[in-house]
Amino acid sequence: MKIHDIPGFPNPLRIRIALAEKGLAGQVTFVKVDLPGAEHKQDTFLAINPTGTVPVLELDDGLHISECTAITEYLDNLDGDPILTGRTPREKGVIHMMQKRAESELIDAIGGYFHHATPGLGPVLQAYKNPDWAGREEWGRQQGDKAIAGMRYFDRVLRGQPYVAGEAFSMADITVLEGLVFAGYAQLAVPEDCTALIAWNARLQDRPSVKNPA
Ligand code: GTS
Repeated sequence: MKIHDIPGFPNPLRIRIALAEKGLAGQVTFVKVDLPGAEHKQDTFLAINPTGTVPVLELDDGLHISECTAITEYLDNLDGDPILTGRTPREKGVIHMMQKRAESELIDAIGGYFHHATPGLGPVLQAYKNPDWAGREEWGRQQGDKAIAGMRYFDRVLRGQPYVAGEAFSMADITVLEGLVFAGYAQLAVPEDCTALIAWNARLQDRPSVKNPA
């Protein structure tokens, strides 16, 4: 298997944590994509992922799978423990729901803020980010507000349970964790009164896969 990504970036880290959780890091070769240089917006990369984002999983038969949720589900189904996407229909449903919320309310909103309300990854990539769109910066700021509301939502969730989707660590936790990493890059501070979210984040920093992703 190959993973096309860039080390240290939040969405790629979602998969690198999943690989470490599953003990699959040794089965993967990483192919670095130059995001600041907009390599992912060129035809060669768009042929493997038309949305122009990383990470992308490439299987040995040449199939490409993009979207962290899909990649994590593929990896999770390769073997048993730990299971990141749920075992029972109920667990699977709840994890998928919380995972989607973690994307739409947090990590994707932060991406919108970072790429539209700030200089993002620099001028080469910014040229691909609809520079002529008049309301772009305002939309980006609204995405920042949405992400802060998302932090408050996950804080409320974590006041009542140890993990984002309930009693066990799952891919939804990985997405919220990387949402907070992305928030750090984008200089969007977690509100100080989100004490449950802050404590959960501090607790998960000791997890081996988070300390040492693939
Ligand atoms: N929903 C996608 C997924 O789950 O894979 C999001 C992927 C994504 O946005 N990746 C970012 C990217 O490729 C990388 S990261 O910096 O957010 O971690 N961004 C490139 C761009 O031009 O926006």
